[in-house]
Amino acid sequence: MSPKASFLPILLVLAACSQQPAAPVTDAVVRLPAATGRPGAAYFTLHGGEKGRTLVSVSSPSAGRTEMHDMTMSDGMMTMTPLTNGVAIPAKGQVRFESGGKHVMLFDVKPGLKSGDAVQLRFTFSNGETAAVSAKAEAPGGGDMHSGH
Ligand SMILES: [Cu+2]
Repeated sequence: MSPKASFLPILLVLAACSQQPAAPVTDAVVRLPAATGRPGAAYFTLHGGEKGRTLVSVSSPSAGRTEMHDMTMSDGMMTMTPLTNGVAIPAKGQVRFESGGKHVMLFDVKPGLKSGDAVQLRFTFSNGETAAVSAKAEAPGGGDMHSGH
C-alpha cells in the first residue's frame, strides 16, 4: 500500500499545475441497436492528458458484453478488427471513436433504452485509472454498419 500512498502527492501537484484537468473521455454517445438483439455501439473522444494513456477496456452495466473494434476498408469491404492490445492515446493528443472507425460494440444491450437516455460507461486504462462516463443514447441511424455481425 505504501507505494501508492507516496505517489498521491505527486498526482496532486500535477493536477494543481494544469489549467484545466482534462477528462480522459468526452463526447460519449451510445448508438442504440437498430433492432432488439443486435449490437449497439459507443463513440467518444479519448484524451491523452499530460502523460498519455492507454485504454484497455470499456464496460457498461447496460450491455452484457463489450468489444473494442477498429473498422478499416480493405479491398472495398469494411472489416472489423478487434482492438485486443488496447488503444494508446499520445500525451496531449486525442483519439476519436466514431462511426466508420474505432468503436466499442455493445452486445446484449438492455431492452427498453431509448434515445436521450443516459448509458453508463466505465473506461479502464493501463495505468489503473478508471473513468465513469454517462453517454447519451441515440436512435439508430440510417445504414446499419454492424449488419454484418
Ligand atoms: Cu464492431
